[in-house]
Amino acid sequence: MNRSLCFLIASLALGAAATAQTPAPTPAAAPTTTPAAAPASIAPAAGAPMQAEVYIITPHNGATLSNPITVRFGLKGAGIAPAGVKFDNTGHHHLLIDTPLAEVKLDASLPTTDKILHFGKGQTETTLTLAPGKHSLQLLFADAAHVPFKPVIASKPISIIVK
Ligand SMILES: [Cu+2]
Repeated sequence: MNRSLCFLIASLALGAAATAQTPAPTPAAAPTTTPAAAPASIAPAAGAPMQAEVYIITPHNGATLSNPITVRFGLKGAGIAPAGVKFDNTGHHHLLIDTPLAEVKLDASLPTTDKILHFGKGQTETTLTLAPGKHSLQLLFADAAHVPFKPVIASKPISIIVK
């Protein structure tokens, strides 16, 4: 999948819609009337782009810690809803452990692995036990179907050292 191309197509479609002087109707009505339909791969996480921000409150970047490690999730500009519950401007947290964002498929439902944790009940913190050594942690916010938003809402990655 060529993401830049998708982006270009999406931008062109948006541009065309804007110049056609289509008064922006309700978001629900838009997809069926858009002349150049966006590729299907863009659809799942579509809707009004959220301006939300997620961040790791603790631990701090560079911290040296002992197990168990409590990670607290911060969120601004959106609400939390449990997985499966569709509600405007909400989503739930995911924690990427030792997993760069570049390695995550962002246009699909996130898998559940021991390195991609879901907090589908709406949790805002967790406790981890990690092997001694250096680890990276990053939050990724996603919708009711576990699909990351576009644009992606992710925290800065932090690195910690576990004793
Ligand atoms: Cu999820």
